[in-house]
Amino acid sequence: MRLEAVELRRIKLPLVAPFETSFGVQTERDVLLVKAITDAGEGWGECVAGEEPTYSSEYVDGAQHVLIHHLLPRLWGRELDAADVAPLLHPVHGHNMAKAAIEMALLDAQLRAAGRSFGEFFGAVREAVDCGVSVGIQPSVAELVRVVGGYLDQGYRRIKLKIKPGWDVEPVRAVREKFGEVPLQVDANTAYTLADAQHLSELDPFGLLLIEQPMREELVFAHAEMAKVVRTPICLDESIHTYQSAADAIAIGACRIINVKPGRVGGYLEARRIHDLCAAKGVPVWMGGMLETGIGRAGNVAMAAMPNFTLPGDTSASDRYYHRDVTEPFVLRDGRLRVPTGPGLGVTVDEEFLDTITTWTGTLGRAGLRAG
Ligand code: NPQ
Ligand code: MG
Repeated sequence: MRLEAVELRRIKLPLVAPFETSFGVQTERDVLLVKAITDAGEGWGECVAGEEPTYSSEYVDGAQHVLIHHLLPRLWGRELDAADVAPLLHPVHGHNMAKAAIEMALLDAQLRAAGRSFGEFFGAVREAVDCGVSVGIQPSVAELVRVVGGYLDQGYRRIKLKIKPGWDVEPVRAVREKFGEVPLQVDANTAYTLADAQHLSELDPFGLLLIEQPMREELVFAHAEMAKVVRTPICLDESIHTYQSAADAIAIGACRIINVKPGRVGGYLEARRIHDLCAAKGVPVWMGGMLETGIGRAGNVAMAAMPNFTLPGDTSASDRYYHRDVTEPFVLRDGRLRVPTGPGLGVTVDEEFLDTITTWTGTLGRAGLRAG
């Protein structure tokens, strides 16, 4: 396969409701989409970087810039397999979400050409995956209980509460008291320090599945220290950038569970290596979520059907985030989403709808950028 051109596109999608985390409130998503045009056909990728570098150091304008000026120039004019992308981009440090987007588009093109689905490629062992939902910080505990009840009524099989100092033990207590033994976990998005270990151990009596990323991403050893105080299993998200960082975190006891986000680790192929490592180490994984459109959601649902994805993911239905998706919507059925079976991602991108929400497009080839 040869990469002939890449169409980059920025779209704006309003969220159905504001989504508040310890790093801020999102009301819309500004997404960078990548269409790879190859001699074997086309493929789609989605970049999960946010508008601001507040979840990680990556942000969507930076991802667009690094793709145009540093990543795509390394891919033109050679015979390529999707597996060649990461080695060719290895000289560029970081920028995993930007790297993941182009690798995804080439993997989609390659699998569509071969008539194989993402699920088949990953060795999916399920036709549908159990879904959880990530619940943002709410204006009050009463409102939280109302919102969680709505998601349970829709059939979600696991609830994740976003927490931060001042919004942790009481919300968890309220949800436990109202909804009993529903599978429940929390995500701090780095909002705490080791000095909060005793406080976080107050969550232990609630029988949570895990506490996700309590401290800053570089504090991997501190997570191992916190694990000596807090009995609830610690799960890492932001700290895990590569296969090696996953191996190191497991080796020092910094986490007992890993949140796999293909964008955060530089693509689906690195994510699959982390899945396999964790399976060998007896560490369960689950599929994270970055408020993806149907494009990213399709790939994530397929990967979540791999055998060691044993906990429900943040692979929510399209309508959890969007009134209208850019593909056919993913619809929750009995708390699960079906794994697409068509070639590649197995979804059809609605390019007419895309045109109505596009804020910028650019086409790249060997000769450089043609805007507009
Ligand atoms: C997490 N996701 O697990 C992330 C955080 C997150 C579903 O909780 C724009 C870009 C908005 C990235 C909102 C969920 C985001 C974002 C939340 C990441 O930590
Ligand atoms: Mg997280």
